[in-house]
Amino acid sequence: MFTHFNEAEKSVHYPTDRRMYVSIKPYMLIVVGLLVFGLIGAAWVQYLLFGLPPDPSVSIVPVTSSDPVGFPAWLNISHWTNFFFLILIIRSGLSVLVDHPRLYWNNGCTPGTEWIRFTPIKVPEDKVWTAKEDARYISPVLGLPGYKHTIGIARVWHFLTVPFFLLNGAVFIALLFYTNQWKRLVPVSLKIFPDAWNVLVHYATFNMPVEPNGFYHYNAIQQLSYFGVVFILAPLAMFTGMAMSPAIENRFHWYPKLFGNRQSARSIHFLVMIAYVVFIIIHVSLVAATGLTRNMNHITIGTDDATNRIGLLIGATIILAIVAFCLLAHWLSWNKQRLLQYLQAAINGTLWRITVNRFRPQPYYQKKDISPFFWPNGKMPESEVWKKLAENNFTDYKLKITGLVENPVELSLAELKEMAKEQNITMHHCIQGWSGIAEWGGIPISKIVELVKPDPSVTTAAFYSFGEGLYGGYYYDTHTLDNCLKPQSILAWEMNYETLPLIYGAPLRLRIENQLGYKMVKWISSIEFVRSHESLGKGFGGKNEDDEYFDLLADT
Ligand SMILES: Nc1nc2c(c(=O)[nH]1)N[C@H]1C(S)=C(S)[C@@H](COP(=O)(O)O)O[C@H]1N2
Ligand SMILES: [Mo]
Repeated sequence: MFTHFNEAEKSVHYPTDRRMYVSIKPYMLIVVGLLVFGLIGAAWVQYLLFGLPPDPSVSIVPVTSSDPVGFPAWLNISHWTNFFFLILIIRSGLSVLVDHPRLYWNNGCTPGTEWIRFTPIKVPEDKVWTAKEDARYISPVLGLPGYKHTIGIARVWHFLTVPFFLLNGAVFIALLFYTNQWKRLVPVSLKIFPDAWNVLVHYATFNMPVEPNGFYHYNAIQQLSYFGVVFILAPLAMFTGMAMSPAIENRFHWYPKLFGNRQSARSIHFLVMIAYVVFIIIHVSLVAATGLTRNMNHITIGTDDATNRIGLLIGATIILAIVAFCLLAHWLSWNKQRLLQYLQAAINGTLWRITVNRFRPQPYYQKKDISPFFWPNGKMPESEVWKKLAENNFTDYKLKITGLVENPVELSLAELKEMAKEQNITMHHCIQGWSGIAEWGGIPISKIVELVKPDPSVTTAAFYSFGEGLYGGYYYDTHTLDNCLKPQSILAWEMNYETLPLIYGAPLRLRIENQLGYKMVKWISSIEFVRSHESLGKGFGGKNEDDEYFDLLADT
């Protein structure tokens, strides 16, 4: 009922093995195991050798003059709003994740170096294995939209949610400090740490500590974990997310390094999600275990009432409404993709255009940074014309430059090479999540613009490929003239100081460094200068934009 595939979509091969699969490198298991079992083990050692430490919660008096009293409506609304957005962010994030189901600590994403993979497939060494072939599906129960390679729509949900999630968070934090509610979360004494440890020893050894009334006060570990979720996890999620943006990375090279590198930022982004999930599970279990009825009244209607079930009812209704929204989101994802793409363009496309798209790439990487491996992507051209040209090393190749220009031309590789050459070492960011650093040599697009003299009404350049898109039809993409003229925007015939290999886009491919990989058309046959991308293809600015609802502007 929810998924319709057309013939072209059905013909894309997906592995028949649909099992969930997770493989973690032993060292990560050891690190996580040491952390979790180390803490629990230490708690048990202390308990067995020295007995239970004093329970710090015993001394918490129900109300002191400085305590916040109860939960105001804004806090409760913001709590549930946050929950709603978090569910959407996590579910769409999972869908994005499985499109490149591997996580690394190195920029080059060399197969075999991933610390965790969500696919049973080991990258074959004896044949070309593209990143698209490597994409997995995730059950729509877990992922939004889930199922097959649907990263375009998954990103729409992820990015449509983020601004509202952050806005809700900002309003929440502002009101926290405007009122005295911050006292619930922000510790004011270092004593919180030994206290939290003592409470942990209680929990870990199944000695439930005394419950302070959460209407006024949380226990030490509860306070610390809520503080951590609001003031550490949420900002960390936001900042690691930003570290994955090509437009930010190539302008502020230092930024992803705050988290190690671009791929460790992606790994940390994932671990933050795991931390959220673990938090939600423990939080909900303890809410249930420590007086469900009363706790639900606190966080819905804001009363301290242990018998009235209205809070429970409201909470259950909210959760059901969120489940219903998830079903609706799923339906929209398969039936109203254009609407979603439009919303994404209107909200985030606009935000990106006026912010990150203004940055200009800056040179930074050196020869030593070049990745030992570079994921190939896309379908090799099957066109006879291209194959014939390739047989002759593209000596007969002519790049056709047409459209609204004063001086349309056809240029051979030799002619292009005589015009100008620029070499850059840059990081490529694929929408699927992988990256790689390589050297690219070719002609600045600005030189071509100078030569052909586009009409002043031209805003966009379209790049056409000899290759086909995933669902058939020729691959193409468009760029704003402005992005074509930025530093490091070139048409490359050279990769890592050698002739551009066939699989990486020979004879010519695009490099526009503030954009995601799918905008970098390979196997270029011609360029057309146009007034608007809307007159081309299905009118959304490129093959992936037309068929997979990708963003027209791909700065993040
Ligand atoms: N013609 C064509 N160009 C294409 C693609 C494609 O499928 N066809 N894939 C794009 C995508 S999604 C990426 S990530 C890059 C991959 O470039 P690489 O093979 O050098 O890694 O090429 C882009 N250019
Ligand atoms: Mo890509």
